[in-house]
Amino acid sequence: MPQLEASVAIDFRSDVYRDAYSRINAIVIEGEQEANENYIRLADLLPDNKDQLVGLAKMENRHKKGFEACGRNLEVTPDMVFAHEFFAALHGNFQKAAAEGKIVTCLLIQSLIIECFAIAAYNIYIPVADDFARKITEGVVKDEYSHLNYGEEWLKANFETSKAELEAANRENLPLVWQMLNQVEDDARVLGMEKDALVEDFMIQYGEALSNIGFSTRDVMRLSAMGLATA
Ligand code: PL3
Ligand code: FE2
Ligand code: FE2
Repeated sequence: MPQLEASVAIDFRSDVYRDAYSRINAIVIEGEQEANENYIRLADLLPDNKDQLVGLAKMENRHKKGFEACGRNLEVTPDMVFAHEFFAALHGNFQKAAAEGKIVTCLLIQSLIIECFAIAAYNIYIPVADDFARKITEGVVKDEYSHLNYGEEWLKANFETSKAELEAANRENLPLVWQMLNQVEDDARVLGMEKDALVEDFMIQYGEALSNIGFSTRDVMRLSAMGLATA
C-alpha cells in the first residue's frame, strides 16, 4: 500500500498563504530591525564589549535584508504597521530599561527572550518554508544561537549581582511573549507552524539558557513558565 503523504503540500503562491506571510514576514523584519537597534544601544551601555555588540548589530541588519528578500520572492508586501504594533510593548520595556541603565533587563529582553523566540520560530519554520526562505533562515538561525550565547555568557559571569533583576525582568516581560504568540497563532498555522511546537521549542531554548546562566532546575521551571497558564 502506498504511504500517505506526511503533510499536505503548501501552496506558497496562494492568496491565503501570502496574506498570512505579509504579517509573519513583517514581524520577522521588524524583529531583526529592532534587534539591530537594541545591540547598538547595548554597545553604548557596555563600552568594554562595544566591538562585539556592534558586530552582532551588523548581523541583525543582514538578517533583516535576508527576510526582506524572502517576502519579495513570494511577491508579498510586509505589513510593517502591524509588526511595529506587535513589538510595541516589548520594545517599550527595552527602551525604558536602557534609559535607566538596566543592562541586565536589556540583555534578558534582547539576548534571551527575543533570541529564543527567534530560534524557536526559525527552527519550526525551516521544515515548512519555501526553498528560497529555507536557505536564508538556516543561515540566520546559526547566528541567533551565537547572540543567545553572548547574553548567557555575560549573565553567567555576573550571575549573583544580576539574579534579582533577572527575576523581575522575567516576570514583566515573559508574559508578553505568550501574548505575542497568541496574536500570530492563526497566521503561523497557515504557514504550517503549530503554536504548541513554538511554545515547546521556546521553553526548551529559554530554559536551557537560564540553566546555563546559573539558575537551579526549580527556578528554571518557575521562571520559564511565568504567565503561561493565564495567557
Ligand atoms: C533577533 O535576531 C530576531 C528577532 C526576530 C523575532 C521573530 C519572532 C517571530 C515570531 C513569529 C512566529 C512565526 C515565525 C515565522 C518565521 C519566518
Ligand atoms: Fe537576527
Ligand atoms: Fe539575533
